[in-house]
Amino acid sequence: MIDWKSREIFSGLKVPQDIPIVVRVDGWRFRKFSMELELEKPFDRRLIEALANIPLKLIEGGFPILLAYTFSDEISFVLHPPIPWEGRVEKLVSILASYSSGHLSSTFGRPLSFDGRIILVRSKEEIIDYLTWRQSEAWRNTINSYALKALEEDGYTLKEASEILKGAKSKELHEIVFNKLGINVAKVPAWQRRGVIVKRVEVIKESRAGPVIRRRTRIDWEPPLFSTPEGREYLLDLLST
Ligand SMILES: Nc1nc2c(ncn2[C@@H]2O[C@H](COP(=O)(O)OP(=O)(O)O)[C@@H](O)[C@H]2O)c(=O)[nH]1
Ligand SMILES: [Mg+2]
Repeated sequence: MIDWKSREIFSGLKVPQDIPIVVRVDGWRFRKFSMELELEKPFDRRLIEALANIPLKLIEGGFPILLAYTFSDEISFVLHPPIPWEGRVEKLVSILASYSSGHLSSTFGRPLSFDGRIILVRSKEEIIDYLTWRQSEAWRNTINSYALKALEEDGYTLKEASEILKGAKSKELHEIVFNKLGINVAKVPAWQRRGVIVKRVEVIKESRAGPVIRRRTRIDWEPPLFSTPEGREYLLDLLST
């Protein structure tokens, strides 16, 4: 018989086990899913809450997540060492993507799935840089999604609206949204503009033996801008726990 174990040709693919890594999962065909489920446009609190609950549950279950960042239909998990499964790429990606899929499917009552990928980060600075990049995507997505809604309400089809938005500058998008919806995108709720952080915090609890430190998991609905000194300090603090 063929040595089938030797045909599992990617099982030896590993990331370093002794440094943090990032795994990002992204919803598959979520545009279609959000239309079918008639999710609120451009942002539906039910979706982001369900997404934020995924790392929350994983951390509470003991999975080594330093922090997670989520917006739209994606989650970036920053894992801390020792990285599980000796850093095996297949395990890390498939389990985080399938756990996320399972969780969201049960929340929305229909099959949903995520793809997954690993991002190599070589220092805390690089993790901050990576998260700053994703947060700038979140902001881009915010302006675009509101502008799309404005144009759709104006009678354009999704295809036409997307075409118009392709060539538009950020200032023009702001104007479209303000003129058609009366909304200042810079003032919409923070989670829509900046995304959401899931983090671990230490709280002091009173016990009979005196105060004790307990670890808790929290969802931060108003994270700072990561590109500012305040945002940097915020992330550095989370990365050093
Ligand atoms: N209505 C609605 N749609 C959302 C929300 N968050 C994400 N989406 C949808 O999910 C898509 C995510 O983008 P992308 O991953 O590029 O699209 P996909 O390939 O269809 O998953 C967006 O384009 C939106 O259509 C939300 O809060 N409300
Ligand atoms: Mg997607």
